[in-house]
Amino acid sequence: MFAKFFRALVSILMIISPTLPHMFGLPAIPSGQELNLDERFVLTWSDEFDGDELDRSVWQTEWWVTMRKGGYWHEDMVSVKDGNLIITTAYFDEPLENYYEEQWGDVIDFNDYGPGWYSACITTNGTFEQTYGYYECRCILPKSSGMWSAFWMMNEGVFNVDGSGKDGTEVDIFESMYYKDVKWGYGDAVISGIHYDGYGEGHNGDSIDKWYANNPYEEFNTYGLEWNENEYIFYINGIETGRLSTGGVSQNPEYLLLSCEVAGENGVAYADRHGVGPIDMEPGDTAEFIVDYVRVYQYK
Ligand SMILES: [Ca+2]
Ligand SMILES: [Ca+2]
Repeated sequence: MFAKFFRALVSILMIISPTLPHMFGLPAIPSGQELNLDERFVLTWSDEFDGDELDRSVWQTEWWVTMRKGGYWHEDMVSVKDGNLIITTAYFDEPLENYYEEQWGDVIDFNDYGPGWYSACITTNGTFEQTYGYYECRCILPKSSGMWSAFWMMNEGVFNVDGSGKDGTEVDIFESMYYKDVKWGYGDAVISGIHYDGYGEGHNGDSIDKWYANNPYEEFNTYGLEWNENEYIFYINGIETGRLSTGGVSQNPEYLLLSCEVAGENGVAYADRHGVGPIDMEPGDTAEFIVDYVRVYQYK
């Protein structure tokens, strides 16, 4: 009954104004400016994932070998085939091997792996970063509630608490966490947002709320960020969703990340404080985050 009512409400609100549903906390259809990519930008870097393995000269996994919320990140969960990067999420009864304990165990405080949900994060930290421009990922989202995929950016300055995001900001170009959330009509929506001044008491951030993609768990969509010294502009399929400049826009180069996370804590999956989860897959099930490309552009 509620589901029917809210779906009807969203439909009516969208006819009146595409962004009006946000007044009620509901997702909206992207309706802002068109990107005009070729007119305004020139390609500076890309990975089309055309080979048969991850390009290790660009993407790192070893600094993100760790327990991560309700699961673990491990590079074995990353593969490249048929022109796509695939980050798989799956359950293992036996912990996967930590390839880096011996090499860097004295330097990095590795969490021990346990039985549980394994996924991965890959990053260009130390190999590629850029200031300003346009950043786009074309992908199909992993089909499970209780977890989320993301295309995001970071800079070490994110941890510097100075009341500003200008020294570095985590920019979440998209995060998917609403699969199967049909009750409120969130199912095909993603969110975008920013975080700065660390992740403790000084933490600050903002979000542009939820926006619909086109059947994103079955079909490719593009998720993009335009970034200049004045604002962040987010896009889905080349149509603007929203803008942020809260706290001051990052003026420093940022590196890229692609990741999947399982809601929970200390490697145990359960519903997190945002109400995401618990993961609804059973051991033996898998979910795939499929990425056709990552492309980076600069203003002409
Ligand atoms: Ca700061
Ligand atoms: Ca590709």
